[in-house]
Amino acid sequence: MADEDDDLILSELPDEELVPQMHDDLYDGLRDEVVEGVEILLERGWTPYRVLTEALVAGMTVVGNDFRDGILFVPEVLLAANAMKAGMGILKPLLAETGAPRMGKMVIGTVKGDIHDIGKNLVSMMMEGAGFEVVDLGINTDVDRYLAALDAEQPDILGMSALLTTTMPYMKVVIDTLAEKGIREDYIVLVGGAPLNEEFGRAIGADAYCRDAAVAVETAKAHVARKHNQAVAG
Ligand code: B1M
Repeated sequence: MADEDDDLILSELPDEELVPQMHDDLYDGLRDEVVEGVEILLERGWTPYRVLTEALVAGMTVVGNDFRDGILFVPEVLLAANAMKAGMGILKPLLAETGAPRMGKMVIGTVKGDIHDIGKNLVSMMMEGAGFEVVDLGINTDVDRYLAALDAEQPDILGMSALLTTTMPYMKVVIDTLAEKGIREDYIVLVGGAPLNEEFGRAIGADAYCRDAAVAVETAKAHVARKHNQAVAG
């Protein structure tokens, strides 16, 4: 496999072979190859969004499944995640380059105790691409850091991400704190992450659960439009 791969010239592969090859390269944590694949697909006229979803996110799904099944372990997944981030780094400015008018502002962070950031970064990129201003608080975000950012940035939306069943309850801690301080209704609270679902979103008092980055963008647009309409009517 490795010997065969050594002889591969990515730019000579047609799309239908290049994309599965990129999934393999992502799986193997081959950062340079993933970056090269992204550049080739862009040169061939693929939209940044298509490269993101079909070449990177689809590849990461395979990694996730094998991590779940005990076939891959943390060091390998970290390498894959780094390769994915490198590919996303090329796409980020392109996705943001839509020239769309500012739709609103979002503060987002992965909750306390949780260091998964690929999904959050994707959401941030897609939101920026859709014309939102995004303030990314990073990982392991505690309630004080969320509150300070809300105060300083005055966003329309608070976004929270959690990938662990042990960290997702922290979202409720943040929402309850907003309610205690009487500022819950000042923000649209959107939550996401693989272990969440709609029922959980409702139970913790979020405005919406977002299954993926595209849903996050659509949900954010709909809620911001509703908020602006209410402000005009009121
Ligand atoms: Co972790 N990990 N991990 N991991 N990891 C999962 C989540 C896990 C499901 C793997 C498994 O067992 N199958 C499992 C959780 C099990 C559970 O809680 N029930 C798990 C575990 C157990 C762990 C550790 C505890 C492992 C260990 O140390 N023993 C540890 C935890 C560390 C910690 O956080 N304290 C750990 C560590 C790691 C790595 C560091 C190795 C690495 C993270 C690297 C990084 O993020 N920089 C890692 C990875 C990569 C994964 C998997 C394989 C992939 C996650 C990912 O990036 N998915 C993951 C398995 C899986 O999810 N299948 C797993 C791709 C990403 C695009 O999807 O994040 O779901 P996702 O984001 C989506 C949507 O969910 C949504 O939109 C995104 C884009 O479409 N979304 C939002 C997400 N956030 C949103 C916020 C929003 C809106 C939408 O706000 C508005």
